[in-house]
Amino acid sequence: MTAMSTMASEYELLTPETVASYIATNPTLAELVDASTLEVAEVGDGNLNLVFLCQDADGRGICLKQALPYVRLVGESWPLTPQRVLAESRSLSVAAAVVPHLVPAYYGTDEDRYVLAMENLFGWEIWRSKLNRGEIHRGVGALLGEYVANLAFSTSLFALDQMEVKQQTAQAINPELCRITEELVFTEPYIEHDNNSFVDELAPEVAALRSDACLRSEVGLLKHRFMTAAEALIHGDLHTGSVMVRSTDGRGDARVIDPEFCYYGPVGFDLGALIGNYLLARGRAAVLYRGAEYCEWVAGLAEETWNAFEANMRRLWPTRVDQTWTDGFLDAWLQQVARDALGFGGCKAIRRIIGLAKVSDIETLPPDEHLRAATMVLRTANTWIKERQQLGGVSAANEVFLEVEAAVMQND
Ligand code: SR1
Ligand code: MG
Repeated sequence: MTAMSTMASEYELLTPETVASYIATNPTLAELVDASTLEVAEVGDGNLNLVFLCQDADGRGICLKQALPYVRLVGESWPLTPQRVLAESRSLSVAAAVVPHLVPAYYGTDEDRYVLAMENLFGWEIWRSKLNRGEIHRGVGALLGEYVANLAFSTSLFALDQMEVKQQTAQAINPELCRITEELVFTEPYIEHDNNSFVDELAPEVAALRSDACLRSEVGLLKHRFMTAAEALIHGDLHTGSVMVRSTDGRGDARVIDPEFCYYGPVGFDLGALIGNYLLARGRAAVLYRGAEYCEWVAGLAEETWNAFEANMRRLWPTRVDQTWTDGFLDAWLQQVARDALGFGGCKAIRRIIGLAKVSDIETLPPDEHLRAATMVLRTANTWIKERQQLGGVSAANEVFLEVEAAVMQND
């Protein structure tokens, strides 16, 4: 156990039965719902935390998230600091100021019990679940580009003076959570490790990745960048399971959740997390929904997110606080972010096929489709990582996929 971790016995964990009395004793929360008529369900289906959705007899709601002192997916054998809830509250507070329309309302954090209170998003659903069903939600990709740009600009040297950035960087340090990403995303998939698992038929593809010296050195460069490029406060785990979605009159809306992995890191990492997860959805679409409108829509998500990110950065650019950052700098920086996004996107996709914490996009496919989709993801990701300098931007992501898809389908 590391110095920052807290054992299970050091604070009381909530249960559906104890949530109402917990809320009743907290004046802020007791104002939001009637604890005496509360219905509570524990719905946490992520890898780390307890999540309680609460609704009172008048239909008012609240969502409580409590950090367990260990990794839920694995159990108490993997201790993990519950202070990650403080990182999440930091990110939610910043987002509430700069993109209030893209995050749940934040009601506060109990630092003794590691409980964070936020809006209960009635009628919204995790985006990954909707993608798995082939649902189209137009505009969500652009909203996420807007989220990344606004968070990046407002927490970086573009909007803050250097003292402020250094203080914020220090306060946002999140070493235990970063280490999970460093190991699970950049190291373990490329070596023999107990955390890895994949079907036997995929072994030749995995062996090819592991013996690819060029790929391995590029992944090393990306890991180094993740560990050293403190550009802005990033979400840190912005996959499609960290986004709640709904549509009204054919227009999609989004709320970004779960920023407990936030820290000062490379802006392209958040975009890469999205693009890598769009690739996982695209792999599923290719084997289940080929030729359908849904497939076309998923194929356009990476570019949609990138275009919105770039447009929002360019919109905010005239308000930057230091004229050292010229228009020419912005063009060059955007190119760098696009290259990072492709590289990180590749790494984020590969880890979900080979490493710990798989995703339902791929895992719920029947065996033949699973193998085809996983192969498409691994080969596409490999090219994104190795050729990210030459590909000329995020718009090339889909072209790479189409070539790989054709080859995989032809070999069937
Ligand atoms: C051990 S935690 C596994 C994964 O869950 C989180 O959602 C992050 O993606 C992390 O890598
Ligand atoms: Mg999460």
